[in-house]
Amino acid sequence: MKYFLLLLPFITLTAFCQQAPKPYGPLPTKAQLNWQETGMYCLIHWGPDTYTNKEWGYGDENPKLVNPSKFSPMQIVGAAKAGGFKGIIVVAKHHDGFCLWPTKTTKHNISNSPYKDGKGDILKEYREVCNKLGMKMGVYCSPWDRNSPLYGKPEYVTKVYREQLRELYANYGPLFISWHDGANGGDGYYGGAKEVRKIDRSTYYGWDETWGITRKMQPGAVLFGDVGPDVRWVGNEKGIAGETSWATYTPHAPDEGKKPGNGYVKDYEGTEGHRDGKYWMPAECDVALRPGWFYHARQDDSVKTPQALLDLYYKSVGRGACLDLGLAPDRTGMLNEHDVISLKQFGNILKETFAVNLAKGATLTPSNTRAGSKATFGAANLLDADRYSYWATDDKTTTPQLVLDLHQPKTFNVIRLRENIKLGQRIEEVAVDAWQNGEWKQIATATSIGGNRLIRLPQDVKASKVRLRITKSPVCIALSDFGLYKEKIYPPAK
Ligand code: FUL
Repeated sequence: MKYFLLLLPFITLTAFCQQAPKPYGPLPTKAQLNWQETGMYCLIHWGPDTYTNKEWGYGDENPKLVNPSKFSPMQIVGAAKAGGFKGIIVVAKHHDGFCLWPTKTTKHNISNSPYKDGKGDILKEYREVCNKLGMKMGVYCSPWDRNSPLYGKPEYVTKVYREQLRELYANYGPLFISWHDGANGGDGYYGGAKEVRKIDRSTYYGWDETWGITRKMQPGAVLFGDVGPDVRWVGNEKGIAGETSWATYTPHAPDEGKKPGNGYVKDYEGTEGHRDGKYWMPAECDVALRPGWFYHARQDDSVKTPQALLDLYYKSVGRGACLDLGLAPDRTGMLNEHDVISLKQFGNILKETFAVNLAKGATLTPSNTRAGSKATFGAANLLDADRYSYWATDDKTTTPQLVLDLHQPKTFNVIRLRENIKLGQRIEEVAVDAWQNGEWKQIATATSIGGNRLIRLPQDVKASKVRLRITKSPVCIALSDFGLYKEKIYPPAK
């Protein structure tokens, strides 16, 4: 007992030293962590535009047009799954105002189409298939409604738009995302008025109250908008995040003409984010598999190739963002064969590339381990499958190094790094070296890491020893993943 009392201060001191690093900057919520883990999902556009061959319906389309002969959510969601996507977002209502579910808010909906004799519910069918396939589901309900006679008046927001969100949230959850597009106001049918209706998109929809509905009814869903609040638009529809892409962001004040909420965002700001941004608001990269969001037969030969998708994968998911790929089922209600094949081949490449982490089994020699505690903060945590177990250093050690002895020469061309983002985005710069001809040779550098960073090397590297150097970080590190992979597709698509 006496000895125990003597040791007590040391025991307490050790326990204190082993405390986890203090979080840095804004942190992700549970819903944002779930979104980050999703990585890739598809945005499905299908409705009157599919039948009129348009991208933006005017709002006067006859519901009778919407008549798929063999709508198959199983084929569509199954193709997304084969592509490695983990979820879908259904465009439940596009700008033309046509609702794919039997809403009580307007007659302009699927129950007035011939589909299933007016008893159809596209959202319900997607929900059932997502459940069966273990895919996540989200919804896109366009705020701009070119059909509604009330659009532009306060009643549209309170009696139509918010009600539609409530119906979607109540009947088709659990949802992982609620997607709010930024195209708002302009000319339209508006119940026959056929005029231009302008709204102030930062105030008209009363976003605080509208998004309050999401928070209450779908707490697991992130809110996507041009400028968040949970996930920001990357600023282009090419599917490309900045080479440096911070998960943090500060929306501009309204008096700068760039409004928080669903307002204007300058391209490069969404693309790169802000290093010292006030909010955790990572980027989503949306891009369509075809040139258009909706199906057009003339685009059957312009479906992105698996190699092009792979390139986008590295430029979105590989830069800490998520990839949101647009799928466009045709008039029968299925994806064209071209799309299915491309998705499948893309999925196969991903599966093959990331099946084996060539760093597994390496002997790890870090220059520092937090409190010397290998068990808790050891570099071995980099090689398990857990995104949140991590290698951490002492508070004062912000530029540590790690040598990985692979024991035999291994050939790789992709490097993966991840931080434990539960402790924020910490690292600013890294470098990787390979041991070649008796010396270290720098083979890569990268900036922002965050939830995921993939470095695609310009050529294969063969080495038996690799070194990771953290070259810039304002605080000690909390790195969760280090991977070396071999991708067979070479040279990378331009
Ligand atoms: C935009 C819309 O205007 C496009 O039609 C498409 O739905 C895209 C994903 O979002 O805001």
